Amino acid sequence: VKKHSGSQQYEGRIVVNYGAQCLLEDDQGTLVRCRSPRKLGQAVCGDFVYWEKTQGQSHGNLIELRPRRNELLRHDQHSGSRVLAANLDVILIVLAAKPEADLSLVDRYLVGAEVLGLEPVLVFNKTDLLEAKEHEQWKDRLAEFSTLGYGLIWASTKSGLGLAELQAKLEGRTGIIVGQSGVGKSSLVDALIPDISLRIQALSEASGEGQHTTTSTHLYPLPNRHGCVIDSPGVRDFRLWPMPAVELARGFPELCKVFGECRFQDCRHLKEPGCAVKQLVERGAISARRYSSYCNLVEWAAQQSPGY
Ligand SMILES: Nc1nc2c(ncn2[C@@H]2O[C@H](COP(=O)(O)OP(=O)(O)OP(=O)(O)O)[C@@H](O)[C@H]2O)c(=O)[nH]1
Ligand SMILES: [Mg+2]
Ligand SMILES: [Zn+2]
Repeated sequence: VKKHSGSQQYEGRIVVNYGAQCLLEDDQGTLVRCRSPRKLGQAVCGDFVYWEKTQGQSHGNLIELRPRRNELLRHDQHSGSRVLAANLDVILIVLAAKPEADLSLVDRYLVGAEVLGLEPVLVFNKTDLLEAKEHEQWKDRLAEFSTLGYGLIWASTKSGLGLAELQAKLEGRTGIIVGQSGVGKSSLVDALIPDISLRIQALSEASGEGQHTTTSTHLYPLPNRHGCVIDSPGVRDFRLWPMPAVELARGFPELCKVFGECRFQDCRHLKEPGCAVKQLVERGAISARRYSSYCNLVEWAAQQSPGY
């Protein structure tokens, strides 16, 4: 589709960014390799752009990055915050028994989702590897998330469990798949997109990049083209970007529920006297594990940005 008739500018969406170059997909599903002029700023996976053709159908130049609805940042101690993907609706947080799920990582993703206004969905993958007793144990451990109202899908790329539910979550939306390395993010994308091997081949031809452990963030349209899924590289540790305690607390709905009940209006729920949150933790009404995640995050943010 052209931006307006008579113009040579076309619409597209960034599939993967390589810095000075990127691949985008036009509305026909054709991959186009584009130069990404520095003056536009960095195009990221999920960006909507305008571009113009240079040589034939498959090469072009980016001419405009359209405003982002939201952006998911990844914070790195050395390079600071960097945008991983933009214009998202859903964040699929994948976990598994092997490598063993790190629930504080899940907490951090949930804060990120809340701040960005994304729907978070927990996806427990590799259920085919669980013995009945283990499955029960995981159900107990994850119950605290379901109780808080978060969606939880039990999945397996081997048995196909949960794939229809995942598909439904992505209908007409853009979802990003995140989680530790090896939990099966790329395998889930494979399972959702039957012709993916062809697409990966097209991508690696265009980029000269091998596959296996995912090294960059890629967008894949779903087969019916009503919705997209973004595969991202595994993380050992998803760091949030520093933010004030009140903002961090938004990612903990059980804490937000008692806002206004603490003695001090600006209570950060750490060591303040008369804190309603701490009372609930002591009574067991708020998960001590979740509360300690919150405290760690507040302390971490304060270290990064004194004043928070
Ligand atoms: N048994 C079982 N194995 C799975 C399942 N899903 C993925 N695997 C295996 O788990 C391993 C890692 O899968 P990937 O899809 O590459 O994991 P990833 O999360 O994309 O890993 P990174 O790209 O490194 O972040 C592979 O050997 C998969 O075959 C599943 O549902 N059941
Ligand atoms: Mg992967
Ligand atoms: Zn408090």
